[in-house]
Amino acid sequence: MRSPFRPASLPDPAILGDQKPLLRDLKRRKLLRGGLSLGALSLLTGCDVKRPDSVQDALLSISRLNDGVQAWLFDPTRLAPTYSPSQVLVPPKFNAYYDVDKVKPVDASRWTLEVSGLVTERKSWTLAELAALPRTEMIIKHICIEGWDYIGDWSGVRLSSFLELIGADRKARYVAFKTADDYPSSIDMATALHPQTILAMDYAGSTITDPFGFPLRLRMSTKLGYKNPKWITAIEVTNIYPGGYWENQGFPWFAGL
Ligand SMILES: Nc1nc2c(c(=O)[nH]1)N[C@H]1C(S)=C(S)[C@@H](COP(=O)(O)O)O[C@H]1N2
Ligand SMILES: [Mo]
Repeated sequence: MRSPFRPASLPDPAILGDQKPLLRDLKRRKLLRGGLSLGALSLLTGCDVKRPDSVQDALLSISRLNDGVQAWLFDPTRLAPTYSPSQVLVPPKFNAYYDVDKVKPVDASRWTLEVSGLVTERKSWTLAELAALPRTEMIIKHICIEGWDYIGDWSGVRLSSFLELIGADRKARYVAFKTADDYPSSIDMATALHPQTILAMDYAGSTITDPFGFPLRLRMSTKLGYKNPKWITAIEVTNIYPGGYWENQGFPWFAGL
C-alpha cells in the first residue's frame, strides 16, 4: 500500500511551478484550496514530489478521480449507488495518516461517545447504549482521494436518527467529530441528515475490526474517504467551522464532488 504520510523532505517549490496550468484547473474546479502545500501534496499520493513527472501524476490522479465520480454531484436528497453483497471486499482496505501497524486499538469497556454543542441531550453514550439503537445497512463505494476504492458493507445507526435522539439543532451548520487518533473531522448538516450517512459499528455482518474504526466510525456515501472519521470519541453540533485533519492542510472541506 502507498503510505500517504511522508512528512520529510519538502521539494523545491519551483517544481510545482511547472504544473501551474493543472493546479489552476484543479483550483477552478474547487478540488484544491489555495493553500494546498507541497507537504500535503506529497502526503496525498505518497509520490516522490522531487520528481516533476510524479508531481504531475499526483495532480492528474486528483483530476481523474473527480471526473470519475462527478456524476454523484452532492444532493442531500439523492441516494448514491449501492451494490450487491457479492461485490463487498472483506476485509476492507486500510488507510490512515499512519501505517496499519501503528493503529492503537480502542478499549470498548472504557470507551464513551461524548455528545456536545447545540443539542438538548448532552450526555455521554456507552457502546451498549449505541448498539441497542435501530440499525441501517448499506453497501456503498469508498473512494480515497489517493485514487483507489472498494465496495463495503456497513451497518450502524443513521446519523440523522441519532441527531434527532440527542435533540440536535438541525438548523446548525456543522457536525464535528473527534477521534481517538487525533483526526478531527466535520461535515455539513445536509450530509449529516442524508439517509446514507451512518455511525457504523459493523462491517459485512461482523463488528468492525480495530484498523477500520472499532467501535464507531462514520460512513457516508456522498463524500471521499478522508471525510469518514474512524475511532470516533466525540460528536459536536456547531455553527463554528470545525475544519478537519486534511482540510486544515488545504484539502477541500466539502469533498462531496
Ligand atoms: N480517525 C481517522 N479516520 C480516518 C483516517 C485517519 O487517518 N484517522 N483516514 C481517512 C482516510 S484518508 C480514508 S481513505 C479512510 C480509510 O478508511 P478504511 O481504512 O476503513 O478504508 O479513513 C479516513 N478516516
Ligand atoms: Mo483517503
